[in-house]
Amino acid sequence: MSAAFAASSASASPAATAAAAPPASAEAADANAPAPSGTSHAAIAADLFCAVIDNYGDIGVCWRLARQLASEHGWQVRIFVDDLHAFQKLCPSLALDRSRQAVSGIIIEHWREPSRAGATLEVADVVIEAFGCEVPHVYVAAMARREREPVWLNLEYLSAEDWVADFHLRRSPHPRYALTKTFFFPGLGPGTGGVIKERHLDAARAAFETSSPTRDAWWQKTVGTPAPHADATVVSLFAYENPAVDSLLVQWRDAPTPVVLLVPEGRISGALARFFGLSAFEAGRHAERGNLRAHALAFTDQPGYDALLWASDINFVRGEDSFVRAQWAARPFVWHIYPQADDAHLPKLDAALEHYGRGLAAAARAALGRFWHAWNGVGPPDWADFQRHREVFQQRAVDWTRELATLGDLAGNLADFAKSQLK
Ligand code: TRH
Repeated sequence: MSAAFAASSASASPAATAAAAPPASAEAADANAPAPSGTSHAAIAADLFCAVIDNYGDIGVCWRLARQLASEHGWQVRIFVDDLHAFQKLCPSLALDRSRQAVSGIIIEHWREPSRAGATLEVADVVIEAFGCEVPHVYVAAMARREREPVWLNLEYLSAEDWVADFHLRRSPHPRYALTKTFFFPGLGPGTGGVIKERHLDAARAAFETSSPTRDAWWQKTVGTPAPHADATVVSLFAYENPAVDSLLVQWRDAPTPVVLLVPEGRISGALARFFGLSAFEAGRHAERGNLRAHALAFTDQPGYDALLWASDINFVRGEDSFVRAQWAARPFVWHIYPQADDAHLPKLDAALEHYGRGLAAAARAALGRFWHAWNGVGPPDWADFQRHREVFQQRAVDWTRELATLGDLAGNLADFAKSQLK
């Protein structure tokens, strides 16, 4: 609980601290940048450990959580992350060559060696181990030596399955040390940790939606064209490689009204290039066939991605974090779930459909299920079938934001739990 982690390190052993190399002076100066607003000398210090498995979801979730704990709860947050390249895609101001730096008041440690938890081994009040990545042994040993036991949380991946509520906040004693780890499960239903949502998010979305100059400026700056005519359906497409896209592109080409497709550069871009007979579909490219006009966009920072969701009528999203952002965008969306071996992801897809589809009439629910399944490899996608229920899906999307908000937000739920343990 200190402005520069000093007090929180009081119980870390000198030996453990000495085991780590001192930071370079420029980095140290940077990392000692002013604390986030609202931070007092009693601010809770949190260390968040993030190993990037692949893609951007691991660091995407951690970065959001870190910023929210700092900006909304006044915590002093430090992230240990092993892949600065993935991180930089979401946070372009990040320097790739620094082992320690501060961005938005958060200290970022390039976590390289498994035996070393960054430049120092100060142990925070709250230790968050994201997605089962293992906190380095030397850090765990320092946690055990800390005068006051830190709150140790294992932040799990989001799943809408029912069992999640039973396991949320379950405790697991460490086999060797007097430490207890608590499992924190995000979820879409009561009894779970909920999902991340910043306090300002609804207001930011409303400001975007209600200001046509803002939207026009976004289109010019991001897409390089004016906003499309109202009869066009704007679709954002963020997905893994997906065999169903070929059929969908044909259906969009032949659609009765224009479809404007916004495609952040990434794993689906190759399919777009093939469809349009291009060598690549890189950021800045525009292509047209029939009623389909497609624009390749540069990968943006996270706030820029929210604006893309708000500028679109329907969002194709993937993984975990964009899936959540699409829900808060209050528009119909299609989820490409992170594929797992033996189709282990399909029950998770159905569990999400169960929550989200609950408020829909049977025909619309079935159409949504068919389309989500098709987008995840089960059956052919039928755009006309989806479009038929657009208005109902739109209303459901708005209603769902209210239902989901009743769970509270993940950062707030996590902060409340941690504080209850620190008392
Ligand atoms: O990148 P992902 O596929 O990440 C996945 C999932 O998290 C999955 O559950 C996990 O197991 C796997 O990684 C390891 O999809 P996700 O979760 O949507 O993360 C993408 C992040 O990128 C999200 O924070 C939104 C952000 N983003 C931008 O900031 N700018 C962009 O232009 C785009 C397209 C995305």
